Amino acid sequence: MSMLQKILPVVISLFLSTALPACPETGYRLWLRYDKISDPVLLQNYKSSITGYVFVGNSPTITVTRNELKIALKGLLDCEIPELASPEKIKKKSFILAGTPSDSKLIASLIPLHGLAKIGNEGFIIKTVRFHKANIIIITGNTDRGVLYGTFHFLRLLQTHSNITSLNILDTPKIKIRILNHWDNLNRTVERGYAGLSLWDWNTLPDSLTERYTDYARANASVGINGTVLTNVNANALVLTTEYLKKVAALANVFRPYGIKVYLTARFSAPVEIGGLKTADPLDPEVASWWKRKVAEIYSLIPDFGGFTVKANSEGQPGPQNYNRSHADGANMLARALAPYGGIVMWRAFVYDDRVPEDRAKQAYNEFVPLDGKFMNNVLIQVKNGPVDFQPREPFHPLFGAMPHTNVMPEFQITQEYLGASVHLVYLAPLFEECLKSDTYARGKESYVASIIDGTLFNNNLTAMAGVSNIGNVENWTGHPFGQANWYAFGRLAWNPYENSETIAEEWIKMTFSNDQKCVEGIKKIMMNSRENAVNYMTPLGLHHIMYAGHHYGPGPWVSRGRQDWTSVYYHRADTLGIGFDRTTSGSNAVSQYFSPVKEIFNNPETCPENLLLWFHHLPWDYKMKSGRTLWEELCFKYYEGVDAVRQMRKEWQELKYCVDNERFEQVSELMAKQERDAKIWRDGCVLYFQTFSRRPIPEGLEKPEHPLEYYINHKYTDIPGLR
Ligand code: GCV
Repeated sequence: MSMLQKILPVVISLFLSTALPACPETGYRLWLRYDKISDPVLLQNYKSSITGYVFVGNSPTITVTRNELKIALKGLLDCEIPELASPEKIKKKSFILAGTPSDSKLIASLIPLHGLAKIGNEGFIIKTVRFHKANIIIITGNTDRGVLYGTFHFLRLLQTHSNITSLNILDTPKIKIRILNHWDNLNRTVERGYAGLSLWDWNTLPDSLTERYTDYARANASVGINGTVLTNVNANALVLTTEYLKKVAALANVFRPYGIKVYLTARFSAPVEIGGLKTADPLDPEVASWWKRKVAEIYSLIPDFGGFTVKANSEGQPGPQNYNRSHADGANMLARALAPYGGIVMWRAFVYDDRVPEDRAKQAYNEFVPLDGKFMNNVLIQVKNGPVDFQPREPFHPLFGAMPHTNVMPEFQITQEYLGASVHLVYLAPLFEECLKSDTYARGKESYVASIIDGTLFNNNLTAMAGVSNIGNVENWTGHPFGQANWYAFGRLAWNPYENSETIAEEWIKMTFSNDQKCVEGIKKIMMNSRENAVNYMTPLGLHHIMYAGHHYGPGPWVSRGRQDWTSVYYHRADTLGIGFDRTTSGSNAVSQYFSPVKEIFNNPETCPENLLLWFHHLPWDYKMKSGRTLWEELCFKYYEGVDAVRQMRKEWQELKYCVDNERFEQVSELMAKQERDAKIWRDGCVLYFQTFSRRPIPEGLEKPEHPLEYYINHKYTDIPGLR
């Protein structure tokens, strides 16, 4: 055989293997990709540190955790890492030992008790320990759930190319209930959902349990999310019927090994709608006993059911006020039914009267503060991050800190109702972080929102954080590939509300795209600027609620018809003299709901942060801004800055082509083009509209809007997912 004959097959196969395209990237794997470690030196290093693994314990949680590690190691290290027998007999030099001290004497002997005492029920320890000439990486916790979270943390270290030579990590969640709120309807539409239909296929449940339910649970567990409210807060009582509860139970069975509890939304009028009662009055004994029986039925099917989320007397939803009862009467009646089983009630404070035109931003505080101390211990008041409604920027909600005798939890919106749906790239962690790190001064300086909701400021035992999900049944879960980062970041911040968004972005990028440093920096820059850019081209300087009526995607500062506090003119109050909502002591006095010195800071236009100026002040068009420009000029500049930044972001993305797979690169490129188009619509529509009041020219040097104002007023969106 000639040399050529010998090497030809090798050459052909080499050629084929390089010429064959890799599987198309769908984004389905989220941040749990487990692709081979790209750095060969690091790969070798990991391989010698992990020559095998042992799991002790045999609960369903340990089983899924072992499986996760097995799959992950195979992918990351590109070889089958053997599962080893009893650790005492192992001759290997370096291996992983995972389990609880109660299942392993070796772990109990190697992990100090004082460490375990610090980590509670869900925390974990990851520690490299020298034992009989071997290096053991111990992953442990007081419970199997701790081992699960520890294992995901360990995998994150590998995925982010971290040093694992001498580990000593102790981590525990700062918040007890870390929960997604799905606004999913039983017909599978998703309110404010932009990623396809609901994941919950009620028609095929309980019999058909697709892999996707498990993958949903894996993704959540990997970031520490431990609860899910399956149904919309605009609730349908049918989900509480036996037929649906069996379907819910089937999902709960899938999620349980991953430490995830299922919760439902309780429609307050359910006793009438599905129970045949004449009333849903919370003080009526028959109503209370109907709920007790219903709750007993739920627990007979789902023994670890989490509890209820309730939207009551808000935007037309029924509630205790229909019977002249208070929110506390309503919440406590449900809480009493749930208490024997350890269930909880998350009662939403998103309320505003549909008759009284009191500043809407004040109403939740007005209704709830008088009820402080009147809620049972298993009730949490669920408060949106800001006092109006998930706007691109709001001040923190004044209820944070104002109910020291009540459990208060925040609700963030992960789905981008007001931030460009699944079209605009907006990394939301900076928005969440801004709220969590706001100083309320409720107990003097350093009374951060984070310290209220983690229970440390007021000694609450029951703590929680909710995020309105952006997940649907599209292949990549969130529509926009970067929407995944918002799901991820919510979980990480719910685990630790003091974490910072940049660190979280970096982790996510490394796990989802690449560990190449230049690539990480490039993507991070885009992400970190993205929220401020969106604020600039949508609602700069504290403007708010000026969006398109109904679907909320585009601009609509001209919206003036219908219920006053659903219009835009109610919020921006532009006239020939100036613009902004006067919430000072001489206006609606919403500032009085904040503690000193926050209220004084907000009350004075000189000290009020400029990015909230028009939230709190109505100011003349010629008001002098810190930049030296007039308010009108500054407003224009901000709008233009926003669009310019999107253009810049598009350029930066193009430079990252080398490190992003083709599919996601193209998809994001296309979305960014739409984002620029629609950011421009925001800018031009708003500038032209406000110009009708300011009667001033658009400053020199700024490009002229492409169309007249009428065009923007009549514009219809035809290619945005989820808009109805
Ligand atoms: C689920 C906003 C949204 C509604 C949502 C409501 C709420 O008003 O537009 O779709 O309803 O908030 O949070 O209850």
